[in-house]
Amino acid sequence: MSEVDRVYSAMEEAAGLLGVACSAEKVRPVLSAYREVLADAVIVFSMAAGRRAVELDFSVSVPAGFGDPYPVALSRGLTPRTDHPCGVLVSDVRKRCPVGMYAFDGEVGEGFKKTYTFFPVNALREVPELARIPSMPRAVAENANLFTRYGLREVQMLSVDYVRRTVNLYFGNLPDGCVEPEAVRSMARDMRLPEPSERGAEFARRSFAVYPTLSWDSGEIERLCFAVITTDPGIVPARDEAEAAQFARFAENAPFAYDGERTLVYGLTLTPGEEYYKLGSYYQISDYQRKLVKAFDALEDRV
Ligand code: GPP
Ligand code: MG
Repeated sequence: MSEVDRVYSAMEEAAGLLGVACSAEKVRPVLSAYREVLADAVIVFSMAAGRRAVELDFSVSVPAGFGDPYPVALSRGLTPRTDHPCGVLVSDVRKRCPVGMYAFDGEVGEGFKKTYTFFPVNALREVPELARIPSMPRAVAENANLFTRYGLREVQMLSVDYVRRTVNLYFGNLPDGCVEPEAVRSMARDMRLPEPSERGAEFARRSFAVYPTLSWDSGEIERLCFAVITTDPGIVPARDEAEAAQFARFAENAPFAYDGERTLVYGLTLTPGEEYYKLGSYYQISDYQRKLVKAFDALEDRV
């Protein structure tokens, strides 16, 4: 079986748990474009249960030596060429900042949609530097002080969504107190997002990363996500029973290709219209995630 077949069939299995259809026509060309990295990649299957229908995304890491995955997507026609600044952002970042790794991301029914640019773990970037990059959305500069005030200082990676034309800044190494309920409520208010529910705020306390979504269209923060990494399939933070059952099914059955327990990343997303949860399950993993999960599961035992 080829690597493309192997990953595609795991994806179909994950999609089947959610009753979502994979489009071979859209997804296989994406996997083929990067087939040489699949064997050793970190691969995540992520479901989201917002107001819209349930979706399943796949994320695949790409070593820095392979290069930026976006030009590959362009040359293979996986994404249309564009004059929009989203098309040059990663190349602008790359000229100014060291890159430790990339990743690409797609939706099982639609194909290619995003890339991630990871900074080396010993060379994370701060917002003021990123804000000066010419093609960066102005919203980054406009919110720089706000981020800093709430302890969102060290950017571990950024993502560019070429379909929605948005950028996420993934903040890590969160200082003490940063994700305590009062801080999170105040952060949401200042970002003009609704405050999280009681259980949302409780969930957010365990976050290892916080990431806002910004666009080129306005200074507003479109959404804010709190991510919790764990091997515990029981922390299903759903809004009702049907949703809880769906999360549990995914958390307990998503395919994974490594020893030990399945690594999971739960997310709480705040948007102007709703609060919703998502769940990523690692199909393939690296030592880095193993360490993170150990550190955060140990932390949880102490709370
Ligand atoms: C989640 O972003 C981030 C990942 C799944 C990256 C991990 C990838 C690796 C290969 C390690 P998101 O999907 O929650 O953001 P959004 O919904 O805003 O696109
Ligand atoms: Mg996603």
